Amino acid sequence: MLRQITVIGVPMDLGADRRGVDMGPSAIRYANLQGKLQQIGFEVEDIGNLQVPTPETYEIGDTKLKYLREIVRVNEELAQTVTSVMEKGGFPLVLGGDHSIAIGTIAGVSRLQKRTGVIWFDAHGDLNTAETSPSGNIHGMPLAASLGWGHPDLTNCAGDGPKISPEHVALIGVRSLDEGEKRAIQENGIHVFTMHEIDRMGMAKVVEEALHIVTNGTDGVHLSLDLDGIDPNEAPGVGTPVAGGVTYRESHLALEIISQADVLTSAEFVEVNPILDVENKTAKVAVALIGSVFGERVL
Ligand code: HAR
Ligand code: MN
Ligand code: MN
Ligand code: MN
Repeated sequence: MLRQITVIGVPMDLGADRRGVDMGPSAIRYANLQGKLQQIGFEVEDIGNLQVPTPETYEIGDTKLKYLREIVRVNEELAQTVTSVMEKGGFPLVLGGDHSIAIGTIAGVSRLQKRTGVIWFDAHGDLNTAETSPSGNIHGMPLAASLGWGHPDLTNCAGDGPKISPEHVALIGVRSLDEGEKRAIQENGIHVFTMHEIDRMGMAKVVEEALHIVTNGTDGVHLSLDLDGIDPNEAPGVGTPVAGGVTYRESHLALEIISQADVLTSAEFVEVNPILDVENKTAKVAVALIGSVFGERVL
């Protein structure tokens, strides 16, 4: 893996109803992100936060696609930033913010890497479009948008059309899907490892299969990790918690196996909401998980 990591904060909260997720990047930094990465042996450059407009200063717009225009604008800038980090030989580590920022991260990665595999770690599918979304919140749509499904302003954000293809995507930790998302999964044969598969097969096997899917015919892999994939007992600081999630140990095992495969070219950690958290517990989990992703070992 590249030895130079560039941290990009995106204090985005326009894609979700619960405010506070804009403080995520700050909370993750406060949990000693930089120290952790340096201790593992990486060179870390933190370029700070992108500018994200405050919701109060903008109209919500179409309630089926709340803050569409502002979200697209931030994601265009994020994509540009991610591309230039990779051009300089760095590994982009993006801190959210709500999950709508995956649209920009993936668009930025895919400009340089034509076939990108994606590991989507999440309680949710994030496969909604304006038509299927129960909330109109764009953080429930980023995987769909990256696959080329949904409103053209989202699917053409930072580059026209699909950025990834369904056969190169694996979801892990899923336990909450809307009806339209279930249809999209079935119709397109998307690989989803729900909590049922994790319980049945064990996390090691799930991750090995997921790695096979995302590396088969791709040039690199992006990890998009929504902290609500972890059980809310261990990661309570998220806007849309769902009971029965991945345990602390299972999540570490998953990321250790991914780290050993040495296939990641970018990563993002999203949905940390310090207002809903308990003593920054969720940001600490995020930093511990980032340690595993970048090869931290006990021995
Ligand atoms: N599926 C629901 C919706 O679209 C909730 C999704 C949101 N929460 C997230 N995304 N944190 O993973 O509104
Ligand atoms: Mn989620
Ligand atoms: Mn998500
Ligand atoms: Mn959320």
